[in-house]
Amino acid sequence: MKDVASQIRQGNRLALSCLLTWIENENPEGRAALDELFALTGRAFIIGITGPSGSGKSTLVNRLAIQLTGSPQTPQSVAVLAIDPSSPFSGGAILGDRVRMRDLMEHPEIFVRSAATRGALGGLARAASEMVLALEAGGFDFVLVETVGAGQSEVDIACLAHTTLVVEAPGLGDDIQAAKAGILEIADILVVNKADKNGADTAARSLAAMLEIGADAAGLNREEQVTWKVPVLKTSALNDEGIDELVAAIRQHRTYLETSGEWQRRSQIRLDDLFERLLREKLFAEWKRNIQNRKYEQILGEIHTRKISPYQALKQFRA
Ligand SMILES: Nc1nc2c(ncn2[C@@H]2O[C@H](COP(=O)(O)OP(=O)(O)OP(=O)(O)O)[C@@H](O)[C@H]2O)c(=O)[nH]1
Ligand SMILES: [Mg+2]
Repeated sequence: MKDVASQIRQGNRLALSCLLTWIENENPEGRAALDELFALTGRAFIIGITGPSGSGKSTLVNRLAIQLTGSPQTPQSVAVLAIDPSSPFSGGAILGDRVRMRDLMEHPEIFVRSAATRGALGGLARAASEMVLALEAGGFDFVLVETVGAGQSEVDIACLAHTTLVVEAPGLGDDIQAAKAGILEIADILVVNKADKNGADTAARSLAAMLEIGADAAGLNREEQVTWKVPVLKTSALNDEGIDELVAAIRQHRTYLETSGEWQRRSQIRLDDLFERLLREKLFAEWKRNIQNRKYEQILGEIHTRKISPYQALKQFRA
């Protein structure tokens, strides 16, 4: 496709899809296009949605996306990026999402895309970050990014989003799982979905109690807690309940971000993270190219056979 960047600038969705595929496949044309489009990024409100598998994230994202488009007279545009870290062979979850996401297709302001693992470890996190850049350049007002949380995903959503929703559900035993994985710490808004099911109130109460404990623990983000108290909201995505309240909380968080300077800080963290990833990849590739032929493999072999330790091996390389 010719001159993808300028077509994306004009709002061409096909060109955008093409760029997203390039990014996913690590095609160098993707970087060239992103390079051209970079100045257009930085305007979207990026919302991360994470939580344990099966808590209803995708169902909730569908509802949110529709709600965020607002009134038909002055519609806002919403991009949804569903990141699936599972192997391409399991495939089930994505297919499920696709089917449910069909009702989004009726909304021209909503654009849906999923991304799966490709390439090297860490590749998905970089690709996710780059795909968000592409969507921002596409001019969307909101970019919703769904990832599976609870330590199963290599994508650090809190690093990518302005506002992070952690979605739990009763009956998954997640409160304990969540506390273990430290997933509560990244929540700006905590959602107990499947509020239509038994145990939602208990789950909401115990999560609120855990947040209190977290808030009392010394150190982390103490300053931030003074001005933003993480709300615990109940939703039933299936029945379209609690979505208005959730959208209201999201808007409040945005106001908080903008008035506290956090908006800018978080926007910068994302770029710092992307740049560091790119730099690390580049330096490693260059360094590896420049070391004496086969020395790297040789040393790995010596580590494998316990001839030397990884620490001794490190001393053999200069920075
Ligand atoms: N009872 C009830 N079921 C729900 C609700 N929201 C989602 N579900 C159901 O829960 C199941 C999982 O929903 P998904 O939206 O795919 O959950 P997910 O968190 O995106 O799952 P993964 O992407 O696989 O991690 C589906 O069968 C949904 O229909 C809800 O509010 N109430
Ligand atoms: Mg999902």
